[in-house]
Amino acid sequence: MVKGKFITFEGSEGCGKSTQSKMLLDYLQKKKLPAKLFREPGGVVISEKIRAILLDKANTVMNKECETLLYMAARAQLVEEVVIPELKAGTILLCDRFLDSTIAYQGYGCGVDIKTISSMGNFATKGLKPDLTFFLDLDTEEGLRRRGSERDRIELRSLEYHNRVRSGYREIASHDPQRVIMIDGSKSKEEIFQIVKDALEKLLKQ
Ligand code: T5A
Repeated sequence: MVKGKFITFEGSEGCGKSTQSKMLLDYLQKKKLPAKLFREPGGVVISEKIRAILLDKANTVMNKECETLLYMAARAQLVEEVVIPELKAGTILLCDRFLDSTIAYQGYGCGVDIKTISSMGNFATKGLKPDLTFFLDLDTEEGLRRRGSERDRIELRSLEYHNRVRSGYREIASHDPQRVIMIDGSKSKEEIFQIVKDALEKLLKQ
């Protein structure tokens, strides 16, 4: 029986999701609500080790199948080790990226079959889906500019690649409007946070 709430933040590079997820964590903790924040890939020891392999610029030969499986492996460990136990304990669990990232980056971005990703995703997450997802939609050039000159293996990919990722997210949002709230990432941090807070309060009342 799942008692907590599972909320994810998604979007292309530098869209502002880490900023918003930290603001929401802070807001919930100030309200004395049981909230925790994790990131993907990562969040637990094994998944952080997988993250280091995935983002290492030296791993130029990694193919898209290996990349997809590694993101899924990191996710499977995070779900088993923290997501399910925390939700059972009643935590409001925030996650900076989740399965939508693999659909957008490896599916729409790299061309991996989306049905295959969904079915692997179902296996890795034991069928768990977020209650609410915030997708911050931002022009990809602006996002990469915000990230600065230090880039990891994925960020170093072409602008065309990042544009496919952004379009992928828009597709995901259009197919699942009940779960995914698309927010204009060019708004100020405060304006975006107001939208996030309003949606969260609505979810908590359900
Ligand atoms: N990946 C991940 C996959 O390919 N497949 C997967 O399945 C998964 C899970 C993860 C990489 O892995 C890929 C995606 C990524 O390439 P990461 O280091 O965790 O790597 O990178 P990101 O998740 O992209 O996180 P970033 O930190 O790069 O971007 P964020 O979180 O979107 O942006 P944030 O909040 O850090 O903000 C960036 C800058 O913009 C400013 C902030 O202050 C900061 O300086 N900012 C704003 N500026 C103006 N207006 C606003 N509204 C702003 N909001 C934030």
